[in-house]
Amino acid sequence: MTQAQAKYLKDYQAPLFTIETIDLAFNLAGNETQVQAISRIKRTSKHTHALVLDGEDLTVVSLTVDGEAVPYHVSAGQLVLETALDEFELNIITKLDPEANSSLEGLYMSDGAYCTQCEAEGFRRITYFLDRPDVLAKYTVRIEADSAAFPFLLSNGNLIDQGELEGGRHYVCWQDPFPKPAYLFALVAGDFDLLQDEFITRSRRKVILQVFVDKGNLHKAHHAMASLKKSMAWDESRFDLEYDLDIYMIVAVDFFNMGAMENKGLNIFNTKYVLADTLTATDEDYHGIESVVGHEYFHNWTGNRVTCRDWFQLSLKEGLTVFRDQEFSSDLGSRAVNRIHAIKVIKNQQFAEDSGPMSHPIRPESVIEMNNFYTVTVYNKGAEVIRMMHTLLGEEKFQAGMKLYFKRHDGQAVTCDDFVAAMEDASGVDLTQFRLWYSQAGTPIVTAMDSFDALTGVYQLTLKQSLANCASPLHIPFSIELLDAKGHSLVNEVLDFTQAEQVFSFEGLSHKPVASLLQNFSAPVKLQYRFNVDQLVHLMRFASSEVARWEASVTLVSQAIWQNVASLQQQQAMTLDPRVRDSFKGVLLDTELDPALIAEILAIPTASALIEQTESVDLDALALAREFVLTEMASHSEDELIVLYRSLVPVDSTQARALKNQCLTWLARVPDEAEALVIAQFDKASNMTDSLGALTAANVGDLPCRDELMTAFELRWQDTPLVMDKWFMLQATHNAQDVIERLRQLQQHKRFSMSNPNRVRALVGSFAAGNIYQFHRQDGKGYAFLTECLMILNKLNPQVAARMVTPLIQFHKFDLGRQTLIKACLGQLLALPDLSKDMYEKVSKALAK
Ligand code: B3K
Ligand code: ZN
Repeated sequence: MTQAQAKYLKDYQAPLFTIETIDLAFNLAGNETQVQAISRIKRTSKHTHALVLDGEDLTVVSLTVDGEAVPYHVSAGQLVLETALDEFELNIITKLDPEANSSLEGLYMSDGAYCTQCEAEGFRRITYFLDRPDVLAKYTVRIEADSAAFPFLLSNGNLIDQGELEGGRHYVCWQDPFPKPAYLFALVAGDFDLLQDEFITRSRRKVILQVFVDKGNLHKAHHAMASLKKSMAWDESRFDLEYDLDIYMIVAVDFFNMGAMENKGLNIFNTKYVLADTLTATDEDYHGIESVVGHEYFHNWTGNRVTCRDWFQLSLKEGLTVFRDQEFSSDLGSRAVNRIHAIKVIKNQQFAEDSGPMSHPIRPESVIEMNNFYTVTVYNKGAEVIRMMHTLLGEEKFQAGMKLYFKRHDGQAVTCDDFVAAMEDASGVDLTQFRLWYSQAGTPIVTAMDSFDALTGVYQLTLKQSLANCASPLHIPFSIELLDAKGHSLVNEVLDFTQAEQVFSFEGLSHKPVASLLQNFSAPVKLQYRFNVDQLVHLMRFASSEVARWEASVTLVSQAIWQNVASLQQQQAMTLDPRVRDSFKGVLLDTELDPALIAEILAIPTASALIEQTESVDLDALALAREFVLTEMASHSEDELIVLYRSLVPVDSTQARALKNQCLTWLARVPDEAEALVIAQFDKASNMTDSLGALTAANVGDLPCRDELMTAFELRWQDTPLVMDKWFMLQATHNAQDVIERLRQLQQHKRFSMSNPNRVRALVGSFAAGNIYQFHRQDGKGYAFLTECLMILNKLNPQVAARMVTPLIQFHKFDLGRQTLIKACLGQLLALPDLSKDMYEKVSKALAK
C-alpha cells in the first residue's frame, strides 16, 4: 500500500522551493466549484530538482507557468513540474466538489455553509501547493458566490474589496498581511446571525470582534464573545502579547471533526464550543467554551506568529498553547479544580496511550497519518512538559524565555529545540538533561521509599526512576510536603530529581513526618509508594495543597476498591475499612473546603481510571468491588448527603451545582431517597446543569423514573442538536443489558446522523469510551457494535473513525477472552479493502503489538 508509508523526523529536509505569495480565487458553485491559485514560486538553492506540489482529490482545469501552458505530471497525491526557472508564477485552476466531501477536511459543507479545515494537510484538497508548515506565504483571497444563499464571504486577514456581480452573485476580497503556512488558511461562506463587539488593545488599537452562528442562535453567542475578550485581556496581562489584526472572527459550524481551529483571524469552531445559554448548556460547557476560545486565541502567537517547522514539532504549538489555556482557566477560576481536571486527563487517558500501541514521545519520530497525532500525548503531556519547565524556571524566568522565543523566531517556522534553547538562554537554567522529555515515549515510574532515624532526627526519602527503553534518567521536578502529626507543614519544596536513584535527607525532625509526594502532579510520572490508610487520611485533612488532598482521596478509595477485587478473587467477603468511609464523610461535613473541590473528591475514580492504575484487570471483579465500595460509602453517609444536598438546592453558583449533583449521584446508589429528589430536581430545573444532573443520577442509579425523564427530555429538546447530543450520550452510557440493541435503534433516530461527528461521538464514541462494562461485555457484542460503526465511518470520515478506534486498540490489560474477541474485530477492520491510512496506522500497530 503506497498510502501506508511512514515519514520520519530524521528525514526532514528544508523545502526546495518556497512560495512567497498566493492569490486564490474561489468560485463557489456546488460540485462545479473552481479554485484559481496564482503562486509566486522561488527555488531556495542551486539545484535541478523538479517542483513537486501536494494535492488530493482535485481535477486540474488548466495550468500555466509565467502565462505559458507547460507539461506536468499528476500522480498519487502529487503534481510534478519540471522547470529550469529559478523564479516563476504558477497559475493553476482546479475543480472540486465540496458537497461530496464527507471527510470534513479541505473545503466542505456544513448545514449549507461552505467551510474549510486545513490542518494538518487539508489545504492540498483545495489546490496543489507546498502543503507543509515551513512554507510561509502571504495570501490574497477572492471569494465569489450566490448573494442570497451566502451573504457572508469570509477569509483570513483584512477585507480589502467587495461588490455585486451579475446573476445574483457577489464577491469579497481578503488580504492577510502575515505570511502563514497553508494549514492556517480558512474560508467560510454562508448565512449566519452575527454578534459584533470590539476590543481596544493596550496600545489603543481597536479590534472588531465577530461571532457568526447559525440563524436563530444569536442569544447563545454572548459567552463565547465574553470569553474572547477575556482571552485578549489575559494574554496582554500575563504574557504581554497583543492581537495583531484589525478583525477577529469566530464562525460556529455543526459539522466539525474536532473542537476548533485557530486559522489566522478566522477561527472555525465546533458549535459545541460556541453556543451556550443556561437552558441548554451546562456549567461544564460554559467552562469548555471559555477554555477553547482562549486556546484558539492564544495560538495567534504560539502557533501562528511562530509556527512549526514540520509536523513532528506539533507539541511546540499545542503543548505550549494547552499550558497557556490551562493557566488562563486557572487565573480566572479555581486553580486547584483546573489542575485536577488536567491531572485526570494525563492519568486516565495519556497513561493509557503511553502503554498502548500508539505510544509516542511528545515529539513523535515517525508518522503515517498526521491527524492521528493530535493526541493527549502531544497536547496534554506536551503541556506538562512546558509546566515542568515553568516549575524549574519560575514565572519570571519563564516569561523571559517566552520573550526571547518571540524575539528570535517571530515570523518563523521552528522546532521544539528552538523553544527549549530560548528558555535556557533567557534563564541560565541548564535544560540539557530536561530535553529527554521530548524524545522519550512512555510513562516513567518513580518509586519512593522513606525512613526516619529517631536518634538523629533525620528523615530520608529515596527516589528511584525507571522508564522502559530509556537508558539515562530524566530531569524530574518532584514537589513534596512533609507534615507533622498535628498536620503542620514542616517542608514544602521542589526536589531536583535527576539521577536514577537519589536520596534526599531532611534534618531536625522529632517524629516521622507524613509525606505528600509529587504534589500538584509536578511531573507526568507514575508514583509508587506504599501509603497506609492513616497517612492518606492525614493528607486528606491536612495537606496544604488542595490538589494533594484530592490526590490522597483518590489513592484511599482506589486502594479500598483493589483490596476488594483481591477479596473477590480469593472468594472472601468484601469489606470497607471504617476509616475510609469516615474520611469521606468528614469531607462532606467540611465547611471550609471549596464545594467544587468536595465535588471532585466525591467523583470516585471511574472504572477506566482504575484500570490505568494496574497492569492487568479482572473487569468483572472490578465492577463488583467498585460498586460495593461506593454503595457502602453512600449508605454510610446517606443522612449527611441529604442534608448537604438540600442546603445546596437554593444556592445559585457553579460550585454549589457541582457538589449538589455529585451528592445526587451518590444518593442514586441508595434509591429510596433518590427517586423523589431526582424527579423534583428534573421538574424544577431552570438550567441544563441541574436537568442533566438529575438525568445522570437517574441513569447511573438506573432509577425507576429514568425512562420517563429521558422521554420528557427528548421531547423538549429534539430540535436542539447540542442538547440531543447529551441525550444520546446518556443513552450510550447507560449500563443496561439491552443498551446495544437500543443504540442500534437510535442510529435510526431522526436527529442522528453518521456524517455528523458530534452525533457520532455522542452515541458511538461515548459508548465505547464511557460505558466500560457494556463495551467490554464478555459476549463481544460491544466490540462488534463499534466495529460495525467504524466500517461505515472509515469511508465517510477517516479522521473520526481513527479517533474512535482507540478503546479497541487499548486491549492489553484485559483478559485473554476479551483480547481474542477484540483482535478478531481489529482483523476485520484491517482486512477492509478501502481501509484509510488513518485507521491502518492504528489498527496495524495494535495487531503488531
Ligand atoms: N490546531 C487544531 C487541531 C487540528 C486538528 C487536525 N486534525 C485545534 C487546536 O489544537 O487548537
Ligand atoms: Zn491547539
